Amino acid sequence: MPAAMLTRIDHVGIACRDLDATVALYESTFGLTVVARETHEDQGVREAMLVVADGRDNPAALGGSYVQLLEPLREDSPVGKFLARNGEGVHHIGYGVADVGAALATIGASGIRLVDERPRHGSMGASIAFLHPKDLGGVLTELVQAAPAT
Ligand code: CMX
Ligand code: CO
Repeated sequence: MPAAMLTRIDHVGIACRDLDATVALYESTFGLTVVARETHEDQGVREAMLVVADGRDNPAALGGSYVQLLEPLREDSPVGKFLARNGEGVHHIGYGVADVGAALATIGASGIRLVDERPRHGSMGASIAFLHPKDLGGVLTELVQAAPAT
């Protein structure tokens, strides 16, 4: 058995059509708080991160856990295409890892298709990479190495 590579569930990525309305729904239903709002032109999304657990209660998890609400900037983007096909709903799962570069090398060597051959910048200063849903039971999977705590 290989040592476990995943340290926590970092976030659940949810595709929505109206970011502000969906943020308001999560705030009023669950009492969650937005900790970051970002626009990623390269990904074609505008997003909000709402904190579920900040990670300080479990430093071994190497980061917190969040709900990531995603609204597409254009139809021809990963979230835009997903919405057109499936409507609103869970778009991807992000798992925490200690070292995203090392995790990609190991997973790539196992034959799983990597969407990102190299880590890139994600939300809140994290280093991230996506794995292809077609090789993971239909689940778009993101690896997240959180930015070091400040
Ligand atoms: N979950 C499960 N399956 C998915 C999927 C998703 N989120 N997105 C696409 N697919 C499936 C489609 O259903 C389709 O399946 P079939 O071939 O059986 O019809 C197949 O993958 C191809 O779909 P597509 O719409 O043609 O999409 P592309 O091949 O152009 O892209 C992917 C697919 C995964 C490479 C692309 O969505 C991607 O690069 N994703 C990573 C980036 C991303 O999602 N960014 C937004 C979030 C940013 C963040 O979290 O910070
Ligand atoms: Co994500």
